[in-house]
Amino acid sequence: MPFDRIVIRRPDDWHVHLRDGAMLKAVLPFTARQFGRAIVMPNLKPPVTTTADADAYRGRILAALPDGVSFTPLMTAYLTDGTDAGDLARGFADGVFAAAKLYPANATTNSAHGVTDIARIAPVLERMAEIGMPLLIHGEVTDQSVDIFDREAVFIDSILAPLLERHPTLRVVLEHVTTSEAVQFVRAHAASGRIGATITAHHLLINRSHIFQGGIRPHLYCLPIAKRETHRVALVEAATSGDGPFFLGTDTAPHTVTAKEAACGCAGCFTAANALEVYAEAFEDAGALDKLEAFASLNGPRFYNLPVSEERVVLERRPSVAPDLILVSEGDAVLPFRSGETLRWSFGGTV
Ligand code: OTD
Ligand code: ZN
Ligand code: ZN
Repeated sequence: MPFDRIVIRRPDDWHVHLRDGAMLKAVLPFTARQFGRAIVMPNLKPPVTTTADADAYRGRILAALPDGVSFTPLMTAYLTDGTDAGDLARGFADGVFAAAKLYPANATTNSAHGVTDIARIAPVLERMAEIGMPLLIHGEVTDQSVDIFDREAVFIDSILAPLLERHPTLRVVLEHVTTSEAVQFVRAHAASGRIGATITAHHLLINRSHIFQGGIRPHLYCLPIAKRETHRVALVEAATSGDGPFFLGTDTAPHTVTAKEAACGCAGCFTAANALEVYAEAFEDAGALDKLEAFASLNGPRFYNLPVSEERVVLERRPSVAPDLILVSEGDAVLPFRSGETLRWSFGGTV
């Protein structure tokens, strides 16, 4: 029986929200247990906009790591209308920044300081193209008159396609893709080698109907919102193809239960507690466990020009129960994705 035990190079997570303070302390051990490196999102309050901010934040992350755990946070800059291209380039040259993140203003959680018009940051993007600094994009239009399920596809046509034409050498990652249009777009530009896309575990497993199954499920609400089944199938095809542009990014985005289970609940799924187990289910269901290593451990480092990991991790086919509530502080906890459910795979640590 093949694949009762899978050993792969230690994966990296190319899109995480680690937060700060007590939340950082509570969630970081889960990411650092499975992943060797992670691209850390800068949407703190206030956001991480300068090299100095990122350097300080990296220090807080390293200080919050449990003893004896090896983990490298890769920092990102939050682009604003006022980003200083010189500071960004210095931060990249000094190895503080791995990439810069474009949030269209108000597109997602803590994005109010994001870019109001991409034309305003053209000189910054020019500079990033020159130095080979990747631009990571939250690809949704913010026009509230566009249907929430269409915002990614409209962004691709109206903003991303012209952006790539204006900046023909800029390297771009379309983050957390959720549509077949995104998959097609990335494939159409794959030959250039300058476009990548991250795919979350939850978007491989749920479609939009799951958010309303038997009632409203606030813990399955995230942005970009899950789309209909045909899109989920396209994402599974892309992730399990093993093709270079597609790599693992959980977009684990913890919020307290109080903030999620509210009249106006926050967006975000916390998947760090069982990320690899859940990805393994999606790959197994697609009959593609042999492609998990390319997606989780090889394609990302290649895109970011980093060495692949020399460590190995093991996944075993034996049931594991997704963790229950994770305490953040007195009276505040985070509920993991698929909490309490039995998963088919168990994470066996590094070997
Ligand atoms: N999506 N929640 C968050 C970020 C992401 O767009 C994202 O990257 C968050 O809470 O920071 C979410 O639903
Ligand atoms: Zn995003
Ligand atoms: Zn995110």
